Amino acid sequence: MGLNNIFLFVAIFAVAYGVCPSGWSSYKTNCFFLSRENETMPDAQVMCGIIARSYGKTGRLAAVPDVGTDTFLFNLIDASQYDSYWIGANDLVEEGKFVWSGTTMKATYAKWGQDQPDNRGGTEHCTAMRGKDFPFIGFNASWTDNLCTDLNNYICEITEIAGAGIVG
Ligand SMILES: [Ca+2]
Repeated sequence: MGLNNIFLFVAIFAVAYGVCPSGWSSYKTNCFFLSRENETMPDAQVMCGIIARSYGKTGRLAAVPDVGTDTFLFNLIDASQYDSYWIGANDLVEEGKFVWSGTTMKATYAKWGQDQPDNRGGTEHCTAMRGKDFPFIGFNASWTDNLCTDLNNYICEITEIAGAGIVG
């Protein structure tokens, strides 16, 4: 196979399957990035947008619409050096009605921890996902509602990068 044919093969492969940028993890047709920094939830959402624009993408905090995505992200968290990450679920508009930030999706799937979401103090409207090593039993390996102004690491989501960019 000549060099040109190899390039063509790689380009077709990328078109067919999509790719995630370096440092991102692929699940189905999406790419996920676990931050090294912690931020408030609103700042994390802004950061996801800024980071995504580096790839010409619209980014947002991760949506977790099903158990497959949930398990995939829990495994990434457990393999990371941090235990607590913002995801996009929030009930800022209507108490108890969680939606995925930056989407039109209601949060129908959830992996709430024991007694969560409890809206503690009447002011917890954002959602953190805690890995199995989170140091409070009942809050680990699950989600909790949290003050949006608390600091957590965060998980960003973009759709896969189309191969067209490589071909062009
Ligand atoms: Ca809570």
